[in-house]
Amino acid sequence: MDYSQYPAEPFRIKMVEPVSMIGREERERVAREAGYNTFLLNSEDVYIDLLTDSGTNAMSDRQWAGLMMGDEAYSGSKNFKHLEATVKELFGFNYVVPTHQGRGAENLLSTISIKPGQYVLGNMYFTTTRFHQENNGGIFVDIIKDEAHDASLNVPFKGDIDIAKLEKIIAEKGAENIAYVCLAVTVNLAGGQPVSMKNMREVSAICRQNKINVFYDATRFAENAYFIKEQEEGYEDKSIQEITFEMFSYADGCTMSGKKDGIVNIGGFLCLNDHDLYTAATELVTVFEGMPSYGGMAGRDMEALAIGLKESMQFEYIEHRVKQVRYLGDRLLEAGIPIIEPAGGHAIFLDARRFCPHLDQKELPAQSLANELFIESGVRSMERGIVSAGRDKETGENHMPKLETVRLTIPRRVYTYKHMDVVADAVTQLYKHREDIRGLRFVYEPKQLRFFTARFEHI
Ligand code: PM9
Repeated sequence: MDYSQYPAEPFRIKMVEPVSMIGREERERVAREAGYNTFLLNSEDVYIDLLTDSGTNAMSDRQWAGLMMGDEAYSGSKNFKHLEATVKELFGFNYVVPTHQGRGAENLLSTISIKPGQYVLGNMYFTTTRFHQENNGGIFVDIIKDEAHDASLNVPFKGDIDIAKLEKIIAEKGAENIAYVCLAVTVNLAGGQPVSMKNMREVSAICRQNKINVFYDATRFAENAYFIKEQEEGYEDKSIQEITFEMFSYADGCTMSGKKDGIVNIGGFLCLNDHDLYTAATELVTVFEGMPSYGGMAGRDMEALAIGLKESMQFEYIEHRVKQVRYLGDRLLEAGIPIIEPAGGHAIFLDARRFCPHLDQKELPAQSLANELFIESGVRSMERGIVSAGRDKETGENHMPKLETVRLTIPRRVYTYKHMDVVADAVTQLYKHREDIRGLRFVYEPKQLRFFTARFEHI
C-alpha cells in the first residue's frame, strides 16, 4: 500500500463496538423478512454497515467530553451560544437556527422561501430536499452539468451547475418566478461530487444580479473544501477553513445536516443572512422543532456539533476521510467493477446499469443489487436509483434517473482500510455471478420518500 496515497488513520481507537456475521441462510431469511429493503434490516444482522454516513460517525474524546458539558436549560443554553459562535466564525452567516437534523432546516427554508408555482433550481435533487420544496408548491428543476449524469465520465467537479442552463431558465421563467437556487456541496446523488469555487462564484454573481437567493445544502461542505484544495488552481496553499469561508461567502444562507460533516449522531441547522427571513424561521421553528435556541436538539448535542464542525476542518482528518473513500474506489476499479467516477467524498456508488445489464430499470436493478450484496457478504448498502427518485408529483409516473446506483457509504472514523478490502472483495465476488441477480417489484409503496420503508418481492 502507498501510505502517502492512502494515509493511515489520524486517530487511535479508544473504545470498540464488536461486530459479528450471521450465516448466509440467515441473511437470506432476514433480507426476505425486511421486504428486500436494506433500510429495514436490523443493525445486529449487518456485518459492515455502509447504508449511510448520516449519524453513523464516531465522535472524538473531545466531543464526548462536550456531552458532559450539556446545558439543558429550556432556553438560552450556553451550548447554543457555542454552536452559534462556531457556525458564524466558520461559515460567516449572520443568523443560525438549530434544527433536529437537516430536513428540519429544509422544512423551514422551503416554507419561508417558496411561493406555490415558483421554480427551485438545484444541482441534482436530494430526496428530502426536493420533498420539502415540492411540498411547499415549488417546481424543482435540475440544472447540474450533463456530465454529472454520466457515471463513467471521469472529470473533476462534476457537481458544478451548468451556467448556460441557469441563465436560460432565468430568461425563460423570469427571476421573480424563481424561489432560490439550492446548491449542494458536495452532490450526494451524483456520487458525492464536488462543486468548484469558480462555479460558486459565477452562480453567485448571476443570482445577485437577478436578486435570486442562493442557499447551499452544506451537508458535506468539508469534503467539498478538500476537493477544492486538492484540485482547483490557486487553492493548494489555503487551509480548509479559509476555503470553507470563501465558499459560503457566495451564499445567502444554508441548510446543514450535522450528521455528516458535523461528525455527530444527530442535529442540524439553518443559516441566513437576511433578517426578515430569519424572523420568519424563528416563528416557524417554535412550531416544528422547539425554541430558536435549541431547535429540537439537546444542549449536549449542540456542544458535540460545535466541536465536530471544527474537527472536520482539520487537514489530517479530512485528507484521510476522502482518501479512504478513494481507496475503496481504486480497489473496485482494479477489479473491473463499474462505479461512478471519479470517487466522491463520502461514498462509492456501484453503477447498477453496467453491473446488471440483464435487468431493465423497471426491475429495480440497484435495489436488487443492494440486497444481493447483503446476502452475499453481510455488507449493507443503499439503493440510489429509480426507487429513491420516486414519482413525478404531477403525472404520478416514476422518475427514471440516468444514474441507477448502489451506494457504499463510509461512516466517518468508524472503519479501517482492512474493512474496505473486505467490502471490495465481497463486491468482486458478487460481480462474478452477477447474472444470477433477479429483479424486484414493489409490494408496498409509500406515497412519499418511498425508499425508506417500501417492501419488495422477487419478480
Ligand atoms: N442524507 C444520506 O444517507 C440520510 C437520509 S436519506 C437516506 O445520504 C443531503 C445532501 C443529505 C441529507 C441526508 C439531507 C437530510 C440533506 N441533504 O438526514 O435530515 O445527504 O439530517 O439530512 C442521508 P437529514
